[in-house]
Amino acid sequence: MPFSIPKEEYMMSGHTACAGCGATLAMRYVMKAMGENTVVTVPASCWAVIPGNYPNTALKVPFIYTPFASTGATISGIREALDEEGKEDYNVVGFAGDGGTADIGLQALSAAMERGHNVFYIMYDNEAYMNTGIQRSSSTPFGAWTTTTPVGKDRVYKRENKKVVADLMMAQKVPYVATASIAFPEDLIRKIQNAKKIKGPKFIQILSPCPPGWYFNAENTVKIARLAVETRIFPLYEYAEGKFVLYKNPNPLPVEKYLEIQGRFNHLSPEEIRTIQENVNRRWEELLEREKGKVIP
Ligand SMILES: Cc1ncc(C[n+]2csc(CCOP(=O)(O)OP(=O)(O)O)c2C)c(N)n1
Ligand SMILES: [Mg+2]
Repeated sequence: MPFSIPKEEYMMSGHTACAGCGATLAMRYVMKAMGENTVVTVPASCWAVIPGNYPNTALKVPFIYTPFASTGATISGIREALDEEGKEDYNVVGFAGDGGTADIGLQALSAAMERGHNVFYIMYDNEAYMNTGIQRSSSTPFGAWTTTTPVGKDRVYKRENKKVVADLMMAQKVPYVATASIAFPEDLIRKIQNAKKIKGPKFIQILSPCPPGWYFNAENTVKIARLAVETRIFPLYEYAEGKFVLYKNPNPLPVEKYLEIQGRFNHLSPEEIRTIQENVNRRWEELLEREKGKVIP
């Protein structure tokens, strides 16, 4: 049977996200795959303001806000409480930004995964602390401008490589780990459907372009998310119960195609772009090796 995206909507109009917000599309698709029996929790982030002020909400499911660092702890507690009530069939979803996941929330995430709760942790990755004004996170890529990695005379834009939390989760042998993209909704939804079959912790990292933070026009959100995959800057993979599968794109585009339409990379020299390309090529080779069964530390 041909695959189709579920028609049901759990994210309604009237939210307060910016035009072209990738994180909003991420939630919309995630919820289509989760369905009605779902509890969502978000920490401090753009998504803490997107649904609107209490008592209004743009989501049709129970929704809990928590402090910045605590998504992992919150999903653990919600799961235990629901199980206690005999509601094992409910999905518990933590939906957190890259700052709340790669930085301040990392220990709570790792601990929740280690305890083996039957939960989803979705990281919407817009590659900076957007809600507070575009500060760098450890998930910001090399070369990006942010307000705390400005471009000035001494060119101090982000010098460190992106920390890929999905890779950390594989190293921890979390039963289900995947990367996904708002430009590939069928793939995203199918991954969540696959993950639902696993009773235990599940982690999915979704690249979510941000027009004001990445400096591009709002109509280009999906195009940029697609280019991230087509240039192999953001590879799509799935790691389910120890088996790793990489989405292949045999004719990758050069990284410039992704970098050149975002103002946050405007300042990069040809040499720096070459470095980014070399890093992307090296990582792709590593992922191919992983697929062949080699364990990458
Ligand atoms: C302990 C604590 N420190 C700082 C803040 C301020 N704060 C609120 S949202 C946010 C940025 C969140 O970034 P990220 O997790 O990437 O989500 P995004 O805003 O990009 O959606 C910060 C620093 C806070 N609420 N709590
Ligand atoms: Mg962010």
